[in-house]
Amino acid sequence: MSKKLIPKAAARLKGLLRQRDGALTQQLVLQPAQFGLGKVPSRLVPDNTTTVICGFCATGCGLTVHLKDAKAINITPATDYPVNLGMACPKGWESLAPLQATDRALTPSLRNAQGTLEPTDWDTALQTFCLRMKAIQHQHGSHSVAFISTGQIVSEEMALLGALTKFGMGMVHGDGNTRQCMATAVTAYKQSFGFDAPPYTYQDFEESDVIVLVGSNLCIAHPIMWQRVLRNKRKPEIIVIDPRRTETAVAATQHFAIRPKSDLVFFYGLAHILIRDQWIKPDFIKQHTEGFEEFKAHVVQFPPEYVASVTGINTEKLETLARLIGQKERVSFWWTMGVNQSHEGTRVAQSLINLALMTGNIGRPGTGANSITGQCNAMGSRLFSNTTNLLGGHDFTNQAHRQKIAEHLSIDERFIPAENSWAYDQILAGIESGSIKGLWIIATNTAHSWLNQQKTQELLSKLDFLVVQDMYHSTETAQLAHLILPAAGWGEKEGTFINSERRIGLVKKISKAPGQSLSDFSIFKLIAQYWGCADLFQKWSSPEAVFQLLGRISRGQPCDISGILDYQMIDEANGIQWPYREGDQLSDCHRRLFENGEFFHPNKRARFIYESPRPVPEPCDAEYPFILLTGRGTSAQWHTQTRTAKSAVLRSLYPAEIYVEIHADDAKRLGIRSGDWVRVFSRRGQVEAQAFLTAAVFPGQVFIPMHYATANQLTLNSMDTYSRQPSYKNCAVAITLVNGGKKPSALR
Ligand SMILES: Nc1nc2c(c(=O)[nH]1)N[C@H]1C(S)=C(S)[C@@H](COP(=O)(O)OP(=O)(O)OC[C@H]3O[C@@H](n4cnc5c(=O)[nH]c(N)nc54)[C@H](O)[C@@H]3O)O[C@H]1N2
Ligand SMILES: Nc1nc2c(c(=O)[nH]1)N[C@H]1C(S)=C(S)[C@@H](COP(=O)(O)OP(=O)(O)OC[C@H]3O[C@@H](n4cnc5c(=O)[nH]c(N)nc54)[C@H](O)[C@@H]3O)O[C@H]1N2
Ligand code: SF4
Ligand SMILES: [Mo]
Repeated sequence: MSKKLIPKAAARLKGLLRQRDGALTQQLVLQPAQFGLGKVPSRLVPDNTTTVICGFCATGCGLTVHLKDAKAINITPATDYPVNLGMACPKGWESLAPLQATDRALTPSLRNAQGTLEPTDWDTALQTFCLRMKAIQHQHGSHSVAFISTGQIVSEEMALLGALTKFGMGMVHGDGNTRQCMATAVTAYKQSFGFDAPPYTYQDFEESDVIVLVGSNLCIAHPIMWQRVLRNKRKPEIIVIDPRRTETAVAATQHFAIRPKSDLVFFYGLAHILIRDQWIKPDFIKQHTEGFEEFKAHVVQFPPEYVASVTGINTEKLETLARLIGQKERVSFWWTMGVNQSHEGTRVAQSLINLALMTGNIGRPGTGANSITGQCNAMGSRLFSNTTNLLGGHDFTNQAHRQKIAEHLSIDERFIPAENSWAYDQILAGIESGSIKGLWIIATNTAHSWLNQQKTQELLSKLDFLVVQDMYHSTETAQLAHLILPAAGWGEKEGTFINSERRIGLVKKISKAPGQSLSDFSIFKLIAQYWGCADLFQKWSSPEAVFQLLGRISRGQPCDISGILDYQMIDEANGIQWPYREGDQLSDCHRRLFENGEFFHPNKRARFIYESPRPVPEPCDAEYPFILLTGRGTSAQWHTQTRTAKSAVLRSLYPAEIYVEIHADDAKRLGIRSGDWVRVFSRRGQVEAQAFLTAAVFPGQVFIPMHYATANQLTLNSMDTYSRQPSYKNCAVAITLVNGGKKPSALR
């Protein structure tokens, strides 16, 4: 295609590249003259520090950025931010290092006729993007192109992506890495409360008498939330329910090392005792819930002896825990991936919600059924990515909702799909069946982080056209792409994140994006222009304009943020939790939901939801006798390590080589000593790793951190029935010593 064909778009691109830090994205810069820009409002130009929200986990710490000559030179934890109160974990302190990495994608890259990725210019990249995607749609239908989004870009960008693809480009199928992470909590909350609404504020960590952490390694995965637990002055009981003796289990007051995936039986067993001994709140149950009598009949089947036989926890410990939950005034239940990533995770999450409801532990300080969020903006993606629900927690299949959104966006209602998208695993299955031919992956590293890696990589390689939009050209997924679009990262653009306690916080531009990389926002705007649908997005002129648009769209929803007028208001308030309706006053910066006992179902009642436990999809047998658990390794490692591996400080805080934790008794039986290289097999693949002998895992179980490139070679393609979230934490493996315990030469 000639470059002249889309003169308007090309002109816009030129202008944008000339003044990349300028008006289009209204990015926050510190000394505008330095970047050859005009005047920037003074609120964006603080003396020599500014506060931004961390771009790693969903704790959402405030970080103080120190600037010299308009460049961020250092980061310290913000002392006055209500989330972290002057603390940060190693990743937060090292936030600037990943920006300076040598493998940043500096220009778009296009695979040439020889199959090699080579640099190209933006105009060619964008024309190729549109030509090839449109050709696929022309030949195979508009649904044959899909996208996979993320919980790690700002809400304004993910909303624009979801709107562009679904309203502008005719796609129906688009999901995000939030599926790997939060889908179970979302589904559980929606079914139980009527809306995806984590009810808590971090203050609840400090105000609880009993803190029950289920499948959550808080010390590693949310270290600053753990610091909030330590600030609790009520001498709380800290209960950890995790098959592994994790850092958090060791620091807790009690550890219940239940057998993997016996959670549902365990919590139904607790409900059984609480009902038997009448440690429940009949008034609360009667006034604010439904389905309790049926639930009561259900848990009769889970007496303590039976529960002990399934979970491995003796009846005495079980009774003691139930008494604690029943008798203490403020009990809070918190869960993370040990619950969400399970073949029956939705029901496990609901078994915790049920415990909170029946004991009246919700809507009061120090209580709640609280799902802890993973990625910095997973909560933003749950509400505003336009993937699993229509913008702002609306429903694609509801005509009134489509009409409302169309009106707000001033677009024709027929541009809004009336059907739900396929989930992540269904999109991948669609590649296999031939119905998905083109895929656009943004800010997630599928080829590393999805299940059954070899198969996943084969599927990605099968696509007619794979576009990867990332900060780095070196990721496992980018290396499979036909086209790489180079993106600015956290700190190189502006927008908002929503943290785990529903707090909306501001991310600012504190560093210049390298080479020709552009903010995701700018890339999406350009694609709209090249595609020919820019007229639909006139209102989406800047991240702040989009934020205000989302505020208007959210009006009347449980996540109503129509009262937040602009970025300045968020900045000055040190973040604002949703809901914040028009006319609301910010009287308290720690707000929780359901204080009036009203939930979001039409009858305002929460529901008791339950089901019989089901066997795991791949039980151990003689050939594969170990259960493989996976998860986070250290507080210094982030997921697929594209960012954290770029910091020398962080690299010094974790093992360079992939390792497998194994119990000393099992190791001895297999002739394995600590530090030996072993091969871990599953039905899907094999991984060479260094053995780490430890009492943290129990006999018959092994643990491999997800951060190393090959970990997901082993995992099983299995999902929760309702949330379709992958069950990363349970499959059967075998282990043998390899190469006499020495590092295999192929790995040297
Ligand atoms: N340092 C660091 N922090 C992170 C991240 C990171 O990559 N690095 N990622 C962020 C993201 S996106 C997420 S989602 C969170 C994840 O945060 P967490 O969920 O806390 O971390 P994981 O290690 O994945 O899993 C938690 C625990 O679940 C346990 N588990 C496994 N199977 C079971 C089971 O059947 N029952 C129970 N009860 N427990 C089980 C595991 O042993 C593990 O200790 O962390 C966030 N924070
Ligand atoms: N075995 C196993 N696997 C797991 C898990 C597990 O517990 N066990 N946990 C799962 C969970 S909870 C999660 S959340 C996923 C995470 O899995 P991924 O999302 O695949 O992991 P990340 O490494 O965070 O990938 C984010 C990508 O976005 C890029 N990026 C960062 N910022 C930007 C930006 O601003 N713009 C653009 N365009 N790109 C950007 C990064 O370079 C990186 O390539 O992994 C899942 N996989
Ligand atoms: S705890 Fe999470 S938000 Fe806070 S500094 Fe660490 S990674 Fe960033
Ligand atoms: Mo996650």
